[in-house]
Amino acid sequence: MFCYQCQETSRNLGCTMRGVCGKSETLANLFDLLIYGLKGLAYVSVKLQEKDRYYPEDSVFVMSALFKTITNVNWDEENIKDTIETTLALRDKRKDELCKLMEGKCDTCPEAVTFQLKRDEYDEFAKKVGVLRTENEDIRSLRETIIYGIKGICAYGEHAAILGFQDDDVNKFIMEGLSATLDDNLTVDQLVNLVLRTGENAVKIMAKLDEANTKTYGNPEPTKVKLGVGKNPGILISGHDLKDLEELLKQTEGKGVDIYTHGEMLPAHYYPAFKKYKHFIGNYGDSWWHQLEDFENFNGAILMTTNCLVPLRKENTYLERLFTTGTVNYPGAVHIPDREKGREKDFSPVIARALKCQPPKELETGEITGGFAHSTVLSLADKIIEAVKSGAIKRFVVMAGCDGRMPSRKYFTEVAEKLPKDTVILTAGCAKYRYIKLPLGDINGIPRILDAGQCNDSYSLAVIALKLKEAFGLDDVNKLPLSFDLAWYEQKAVAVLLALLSLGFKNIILGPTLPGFLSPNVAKVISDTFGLQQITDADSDIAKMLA
Ligand code: FS2
Ligand code: SF4
Repeated sequence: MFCYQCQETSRNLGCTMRGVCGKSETLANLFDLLIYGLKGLAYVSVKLQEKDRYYPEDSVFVMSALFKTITNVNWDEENIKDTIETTLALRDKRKDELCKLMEGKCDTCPEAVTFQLKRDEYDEFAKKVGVLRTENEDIRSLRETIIYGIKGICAYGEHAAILGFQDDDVNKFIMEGLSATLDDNLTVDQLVNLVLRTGENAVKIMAKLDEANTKTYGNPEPTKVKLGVGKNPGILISGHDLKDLEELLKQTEGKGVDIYTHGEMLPAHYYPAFKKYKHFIGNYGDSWWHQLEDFENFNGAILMTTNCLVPLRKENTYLERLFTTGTVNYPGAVHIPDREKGREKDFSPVIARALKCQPPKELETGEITGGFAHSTVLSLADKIIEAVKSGAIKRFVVMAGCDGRMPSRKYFTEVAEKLPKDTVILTAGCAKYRYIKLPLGDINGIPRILDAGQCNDSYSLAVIALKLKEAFGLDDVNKLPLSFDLAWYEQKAVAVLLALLSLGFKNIILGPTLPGFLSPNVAKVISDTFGLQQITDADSDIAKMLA
């Protein structure tokens, strides 16, 4: 196996024996094979599009399949083998259609389109189609940057598609980008261009997901989310899928079960549509990697709708109250099947299990304040502009992204604590758990931490910045009193980073490490072009940002 897609990759070079995340060699290789099959499907789709045959449902299928290969989503080898089988069947169906249209006048298809395997041959073949198949380090780096960005696009695209929202340009780009990673004739410049286009498409899909979420559930509002617990047994819902939450809330009303959010589901409390549910109690625990303790202490049923799900340790006892759904699978956990057309998912097994459980153990009390997505912040624009003009606010610092296990991430807490009192932190994603509970106070009633929501709501922060640029009459967003100090972990963060670069934001500070998948040459191009830099220490970086 070789995998270097996440921030915790071994020695920042690559996991080779077993993932630091816990991924086995077999599972890693199966992901490689799945991606290879998806590239074959993408190749055929691009050719079909040239003949005006465009199948949006194929792009949605790719979204769901690629989502499974993101860090901490799917741990089930059998499920991945099933997905490979479905991928190859769809690829072959589309290939037959293409062959008929071409009437024998076509180029030779690449191996990704033609290979045929029986299920018991997957493991062996998979070893030949991984990341290291591309020998040139820079080409490999660019191809993988495109693939990881597309994985993030797929995750966000899938959430939007579930709510009935799609973007045809993005659907087509997913196929084009994946297919391009098979093309040995593309130059470095052409691949760099595709990296930039990946960023542009990440912006489009985050905008689409923002539209999907806000049209379906309303605009997030400033909200205080409770951290304590009630007396009823509970269901802890984690991940990012709001539709799953909606259906769970409906199905648990009046059943004597309370619903709590964990990790990235916290911002669901900010949406008006969910406020009517009295049994939607609050948020429990901390960011994703604390789940081994949090899920143990919760006592109740746990529903994982997306990443991050981490493998249980020997001492963990919650497997029989752990449920997965959507793209998430875990051996031994009950999987709630997809919705049938026009119907809701059936969460009754989760509810039945929860009713047999003890109430959660209280970990903390108090509350978290959030709900500062673009519509709320822009409604405060006059107040914010006034505070900037009067000097009450000297700078905004965007501290969005992911949390992770590395001890060096305490840097982000330190930055939040040490930033001067006339600065405001704009946050989104699970990175916020490093500082959201700090008592940082407010500036003229504007909280010093404004949480927009999940990692995809980093889009909201970009919208806020671009609107402030207009309001201040500036010609360049980099002239705003605004700095970026981002934390990354998995591939959605790659999509977010590429999106910010494509919007023209420069001098982003990123950590705790720069991506291991950036070769020295590619890292140099990105830092020369965009001023991207790695975190150093809190004092030096604060000084740099305030200069
Ligand atoms: Fe956090 Fe994990 Fe949001 Fe990432 S819960 S690192 O998947 O997507 O962010
Ligand atoms: Fe290693 Fe990260 Fe890949 Fe897991 S996802 S195998 S930790 S690089």
